[in-house]
Amino acid sequence: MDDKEKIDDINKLIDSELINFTRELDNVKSLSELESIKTKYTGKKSFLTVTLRNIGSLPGQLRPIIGNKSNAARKKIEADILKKEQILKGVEYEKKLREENIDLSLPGRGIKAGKKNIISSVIEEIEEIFIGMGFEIAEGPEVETDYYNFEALNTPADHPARSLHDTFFVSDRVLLRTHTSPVQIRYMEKNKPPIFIIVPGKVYRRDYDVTHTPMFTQIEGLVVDKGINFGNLKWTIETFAYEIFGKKRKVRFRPHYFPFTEPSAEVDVSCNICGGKGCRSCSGSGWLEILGAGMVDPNLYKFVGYDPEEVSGFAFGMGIERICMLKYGIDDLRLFFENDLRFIDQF
Ligand code: 2NM
Repeated sequence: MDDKEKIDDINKLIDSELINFTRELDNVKSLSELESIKTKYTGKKSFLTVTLRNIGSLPGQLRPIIGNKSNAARKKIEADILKKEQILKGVEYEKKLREENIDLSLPGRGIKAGKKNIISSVIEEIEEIFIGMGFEIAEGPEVETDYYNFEALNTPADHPARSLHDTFFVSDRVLLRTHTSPVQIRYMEKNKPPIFIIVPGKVYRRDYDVTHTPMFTQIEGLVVDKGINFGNLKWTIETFAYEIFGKKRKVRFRPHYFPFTEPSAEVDVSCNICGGKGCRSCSGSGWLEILGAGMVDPNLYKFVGYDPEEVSGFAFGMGIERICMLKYGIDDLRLFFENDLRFIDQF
């Protein structure tokens, strides 16, 4: 075989390789099929790779001719594969989109802005009312000692009122506060009258049913000064009740018992659902309880070094979840703790 024949021979092989490649490429329908075509025509064992690898064994004058032809064929194959790959990727992307059912023309799902919890808003509203009357805000620890939570509040270990609070104990003498009153004791220890404070915060009791949660929020208040009397208590509480529930509501005081106040009272506002006639919400009484209050038992002053002959005071306490329920007509306590945006967004 002379050179010319040899060239013709190899050229024919390269041409038929290209024809086969083009035909097979046309039938390729997926990226994985394309991958095997790529290996077959450009891989280590492919005709073109083998030809180029063995080019050194050809007579010198044939090498550039065969080399150029092989390289050109290889370049065309690689370019065609790349083009096909881009087409297939587009096809597969669209197929994926169809399968995942993504409608790119749909509007986006906006991110909701955060919102203040209704309990926090009502705490702030109550704080504003009392700040307007000259009160200051005090806070203290949620983990307390037996002394501050009970002893100093006229509730010794054998006192029947202790069983009223089912307490979460951390250890023998350490517990989760059952009310915010220990903060008032701590405040009196550090400050001299006149004292006008309100104390908002979380409190804990071992109670869990439709109307009780193991954690709830309280605001308590304390006033101590020379000559403070029940009339001052009555005015303060009435003013608060009219501010938060509106001037149309009636307010009444009922005698009650607390270990730390004497005399003590529970305070009701008239039911706004039945207008005081009696309905399911007020259990037929026409009244809704909003807080407890009383004149600070003089006994307490000896725990904080005040002279009961010189000063007197009143205190009160209320549950914020309850105030919220009455103010907004919410009938299920659990809604406060579920963080359901449909609930939160209403306020
Ligand atoms: C209430 C009802 C009545 C109260 C008493 C005191 C303290 F520490 F001054 F003695 N703080 N809070 C009190 C009084 C709380 O809650 C229903």
